[in-house]
Amino acid sequence: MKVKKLLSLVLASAMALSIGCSGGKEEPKGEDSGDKKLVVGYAQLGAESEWRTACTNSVKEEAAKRGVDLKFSDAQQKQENQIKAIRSFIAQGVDVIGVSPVVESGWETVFKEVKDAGIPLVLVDRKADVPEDLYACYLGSDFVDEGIKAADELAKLIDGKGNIVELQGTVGSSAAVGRQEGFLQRINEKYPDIKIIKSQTGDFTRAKGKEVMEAFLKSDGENIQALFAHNDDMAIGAIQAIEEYGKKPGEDIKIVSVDAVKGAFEAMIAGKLNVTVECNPLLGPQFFDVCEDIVAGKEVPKVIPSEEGVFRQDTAAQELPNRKY
Ligand code: GYE
Repeated sequence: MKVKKLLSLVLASAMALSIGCSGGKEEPKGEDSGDKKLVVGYAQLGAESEWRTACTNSVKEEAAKRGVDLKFSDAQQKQENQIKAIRSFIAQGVDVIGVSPVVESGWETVFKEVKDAGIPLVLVDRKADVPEDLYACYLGSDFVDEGIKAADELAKLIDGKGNIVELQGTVGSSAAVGRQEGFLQRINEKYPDIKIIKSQTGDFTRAKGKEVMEAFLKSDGENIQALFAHNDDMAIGAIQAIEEYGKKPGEDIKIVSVDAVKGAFEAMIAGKLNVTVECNPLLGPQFFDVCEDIVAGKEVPKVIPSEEGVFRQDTAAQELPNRKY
């Protein structure tokens, strides 16, 4: 009996093996067969802003809605934590990996490991400076364009002349690099009477935005006409600093920021923020659409843009109830 069982087992596995070899693509692979759950690893970069929270919630909610088995990791703004998370997704054999790279550089080694493991990789929100064959697609915003829009809005607010200070996002992140590039390029090309007198990072957080704005005010307080903040959270921190310094944010110092989170609309309604350029964090639905397409073997575009607008004080009250983040 025992021998018979063993023999049939050996036979069965030999058959499976031969099917595996000759059948090539026809061999039923886990993810294609039946209604096996899609398993996705997502290496989020942190929880530094309102924008980030909205992005994380969007991914988690959409995964739950679609019945995706989501392995989620929060790297607390540290690249080494993201790399660890990616390696653990490889070890777990997930179907797709999504990453929001905290900075642009330093990804090649780990992305090659992902490729060697045969796992498709999607860049979500921020870009990475790697050869294109190391990822399936980038889903997110055009940061350079956001910087250009911000420059035009700021120039309008100060009639094309005056001194500006800039609060940059995380150093080396594609969001900060792109916004600064677009902003600078536009100011240099179109607004010769605008000067950027100070520019420093506030790491995309309220606390740092406030701290750095305090330093700007201390050295140049009477000399600043406008502020460009790479995100709303830093602008909101800076608003506090300006008030504590004894000036009126939105009036004495005009402010343009990026994201269009609810806090920005509240600040605009209070007259303390002038303009916010939208950067859409609700990437969950588009992200899982792409994951499903990739697993189904469909071609996906290399860049998938998210739709965005610009919001000003005059329509803030009317828009606030429609905002989802
Ligand atoms: O603007 C900022 C966040 O990468 C687009 O990161 C994102 C940026 C967003 O911390 O608020």
